[in-house]
Amino acid sequence: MRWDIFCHVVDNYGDIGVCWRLARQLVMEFAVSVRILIDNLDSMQRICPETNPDLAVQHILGIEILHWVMPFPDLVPADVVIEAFGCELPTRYVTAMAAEKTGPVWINLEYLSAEPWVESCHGLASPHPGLPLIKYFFFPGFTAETGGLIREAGLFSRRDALQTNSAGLWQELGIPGPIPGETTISLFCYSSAPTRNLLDAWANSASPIRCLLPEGAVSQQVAGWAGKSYLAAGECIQRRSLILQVIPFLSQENYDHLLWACDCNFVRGEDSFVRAQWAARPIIWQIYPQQENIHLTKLNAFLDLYCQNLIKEAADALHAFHRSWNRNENPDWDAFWTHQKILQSHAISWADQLGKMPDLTSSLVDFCRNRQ
Ligand code: TRH
Repeated sequence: MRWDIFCHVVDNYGDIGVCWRLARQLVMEFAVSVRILIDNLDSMQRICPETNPDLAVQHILGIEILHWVMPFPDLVPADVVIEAFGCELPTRYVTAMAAEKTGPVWINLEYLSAEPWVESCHGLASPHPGLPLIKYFFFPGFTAETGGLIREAGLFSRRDALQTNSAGLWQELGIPGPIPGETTISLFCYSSAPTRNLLDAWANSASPIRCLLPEGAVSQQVAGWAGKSYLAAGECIQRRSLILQVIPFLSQENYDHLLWACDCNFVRGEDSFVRAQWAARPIIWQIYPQQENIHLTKLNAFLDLYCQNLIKEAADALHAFHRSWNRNENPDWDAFWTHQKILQSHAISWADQLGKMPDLTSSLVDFCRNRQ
C-alpha cells in the first residue's frame, strides 16, 4: 500500500511533528510506502535535523519527502491520501485521484480535541460535490470512540528503561544529572506564557529546581528575565534555587527522552502535549491560542477528562494552574506542586488507561483497509 501525507505548515512544528511521527510509524510497523509532501522544509529540519531544506526530493528513514511547491507537478496518487489538518490538496492532485480506476482512500486527519462532539464526527464521510471521491474525517482523541493517539509499539518499555536509568541522556545533553532532591522540569511554551512569574517562583522555591529550556522563540523571552537579549544553547543561569539550562532544540526522538526523564513537563500545541502524556509525568499544557478564546473550551474539555479519577484538591490545583498559564496570569506553582505525588501516580494511571486503547496509526490503517 502506498500512502501520501500532505502537510501544510501553519506555523511552528506541530503540523509536521504529527505527520512525521505518523509516517515513521507507518514505515516501521506496517511496512507501507510513504511519501510526505510538505511546504516548509525548515520547520521539518527542526524536528528532524537530517532534513536538507534545499532538496526538492529526499529520503529519510525510508520515507520520501517532497517539497510541496506550486505549480504542483503531475503525480500518480497513492492508495491512501492523508490531508493533514484540512490543508487542502492541490486541485491537480485531486483531479488525478478522481481519474484513478479505484479512487484512493482520502482522509482528513483532524486536530486533537477532547471535546465530546469529536466522537460523533469521527469517521464521517463527505462525498466530493463534483467528483467520484469521498473524504473521511479522522479524529484523534482520548476515548475508544475516536481515532486514538499516536503511540509506537514498545514505547512504554523504552520509556520505562530510560526512567530507570537516564544517565545516558544527561551525558548526551552534556549536563549533569539531577542531584538528590532536585526537581527537573522541561519548559516548552508559547511566548505569551507568563514565564517571568513562574521563573521567579522557581527561584524562590524551598528545594532546587532545574529548568531545561530548548533553544528557540521562548528562550528569547526568558532571556529578558535573565537580563540578557538572547539565550543560546549551552547557557546556564542560576538564581537562588533555580538553575535555568538552555539546551539545543532536540530531534523528536531525543525530545521524547527528555520528557521521560523530567519530573514535570510544560508542553504546548498538539504533539508535545501527547508525548508528555506518554511520559507519565505531571504535565502543564499551553494550548494553541485561537480566536474568541475557543481554545479555552478545548482546554477545559481535556482537563475534565484528565481529572475524572483525580482527587478534588489536586484536580482543582491542576485546573487553576492551567487557567493562569493559558491566560497569561500569575500561576501558583507551589499550590500546584504540593500535589506532586498524587499528580505523578495519576499521570501513570492516565498513560496506562490511554495505552489500552488502539493507537492512532493502527486504527487509521484498519480504517483505510476497510474502505479500499
Ligand atoms: O510547535 P507547536 O506549537 O505546534 C503547533 C503548531 O502551532 C500548529 O500550527 C498547530 O496546528 C498545532 O501546534 C496544534 O507544538 P507541538 O504540536 O507540540 O509541536 C512541537 C513539535 O516539536 C513536536 O513534534 C515535538 C517537537 N520538538 C522537538 O522535536 N524537539 C524539541 O526540542 C522540542 C521542544 C519540540
